[in-house]
Amino acid sequence: MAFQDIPKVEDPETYIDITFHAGERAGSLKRNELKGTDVTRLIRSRIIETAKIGAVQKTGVDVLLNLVRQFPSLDRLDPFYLALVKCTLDYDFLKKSLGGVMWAADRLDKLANDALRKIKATRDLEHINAHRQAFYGRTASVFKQIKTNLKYLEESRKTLKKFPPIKTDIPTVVIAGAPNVGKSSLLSALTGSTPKIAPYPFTTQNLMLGYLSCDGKKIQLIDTPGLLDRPLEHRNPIEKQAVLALKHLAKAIIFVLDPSEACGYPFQEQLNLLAEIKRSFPAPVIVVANKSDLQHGKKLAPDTIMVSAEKKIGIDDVKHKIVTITSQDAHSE
Ligand SMILES: Nc1nc2c(ncn2[C@@H]2O[C@H](COP(=O)(O)OP(=O)(O)OP(=O)(O)O)[C@@H](O)[C@H]2O)c(=O)[nH]1
Ligand SMILES: [Mg+2]
Repeated sequence: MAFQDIPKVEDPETYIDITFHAGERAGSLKRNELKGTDVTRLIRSRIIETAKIGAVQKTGVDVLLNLVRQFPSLDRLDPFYLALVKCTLDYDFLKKSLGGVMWAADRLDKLANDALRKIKATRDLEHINAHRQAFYGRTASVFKQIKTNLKYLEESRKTLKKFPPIKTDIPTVVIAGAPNVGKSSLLSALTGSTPKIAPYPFTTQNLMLGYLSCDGKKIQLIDTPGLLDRPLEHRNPIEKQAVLALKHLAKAIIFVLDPSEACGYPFQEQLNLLAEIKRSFPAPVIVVANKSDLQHGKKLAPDTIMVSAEKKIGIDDVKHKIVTITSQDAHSE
């Protein structure tokens, strides 16, 4: 979904200029075509004004429908993005604004057909001009009526542009754990490349995205600096929403422990956080004990995978576990 590529939404005056300009151009083309022909003034005028209205109709309707088409279809949004839209924008007003633009396109189309019908029927030269002028006036008024809608769509576009370009069609694994335990180091060790940096609404820090290919299967890994490293109760409502959105995305969680406590957080505190993550995320949790190169006397649960992200020890075991868990998940869906 190309949230990042939605073109700028203009104000009504710009769209009015574009459509009227198209009308005037079509009118003068017709006028030139008719030069030297011996049609009556009435017919000439009818042909020219009909061309103008037709061009305004086509351009206006196209401009409006294109605008709607460039926005993601709200009814078909992936749950992760839907959650993001709902916590960063006024969902109902966004929907209403897109509906407003659709209404305007429809209204413009009908007004044009109406004017064309009247021009076809009249035998009075003055009336032809009057009908065309009235149509132009109504067209401008239709555009002006959706002014607040256009303004909100432009505001929304700017917010959508900042959405992270996360793939929602491949399995995603989210990395969690206390600060400094080695989450980012593990992401780099697993994906072998420098992670891509993606903005995330409402957090000052960016998400880190990495991709893992195994047996022809691609898996997305997301490191969430500052988000899943503290108990949820310490979060403000906006951060809670940001965490909530991740729930829709995570097929599995990698929880990184640092039993050496070199990170500066007591092991028990790290285990409390692990218990909370397990409680709040429905996805399976892969527990990894990092910094295996450092001494510690802690007792670890039997299914904990020992690794050293820095010394590249145990990385393949984590990869293997990720692949198994994400494919199990895919089968059960
Ligand atoms: N000894 C040792 N140090 C490690 C290992 N992995 C990471 N570190 C160190 O631990 C520190 C934190 O690593 P990061 O990967 O930045 O940890 P993080 O969890 O992403 O940290 P935040 O994003 O700040 O929460 C760095 O100084 C790393 O060099 C390891 O396997 N062994
Ligand atoms: Mg980090």
